[in-house]
Amino acid sequence: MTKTKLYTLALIRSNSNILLGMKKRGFGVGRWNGFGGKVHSNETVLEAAKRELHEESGLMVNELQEAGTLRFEFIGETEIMEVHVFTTNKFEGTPTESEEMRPQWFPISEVPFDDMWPDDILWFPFLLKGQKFSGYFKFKGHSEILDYTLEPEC
Ligand code: 8OG
Repeated sequence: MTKTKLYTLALIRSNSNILLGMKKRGFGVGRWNGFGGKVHSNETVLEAAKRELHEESGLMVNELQEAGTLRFEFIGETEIMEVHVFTTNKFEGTPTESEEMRPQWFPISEVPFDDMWPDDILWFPFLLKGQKFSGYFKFKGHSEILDYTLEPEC
């Protein structure tokens, strides 16, 4: 039986830059990504998104906009990862390296897709134009997408 586990992902923007972090350990190590992780049982998805953003980047936010939802299936694994993607351009603090992430600002025209999860190049255009999206990606290992759907959401 498959189980769905909830995750968050926050992408912070400032003018024409986006903040990414180099994942230093664990799942997604060696890839640039937004900031996020597992939703705990005692918190809402939004609370988790703010907590993870703060833990991994040092930034604080009051509000986060819902940007989209991504579901990931990995062949041979029973868990479906449901990732709630948020974004904002209002934040407090200075990005600070944590045990998990090394933050760096990138111009939006220079997002390092070659060193990111391979699905990101597909849904980032929705994120960057402020169009909500919903996606499903079936992976073989961590680098090959076998199948996917991606559509705008109202
Ligand atoms: O706690 P942990 O770091 O393991 O949480 C996984 C993080 O990675 C979480 O923020 C969700 C995010 N994530 C995936 N898959 C993908 C993906 O394909 N692209 C991006 N950009 N992030 C992903 O789990």
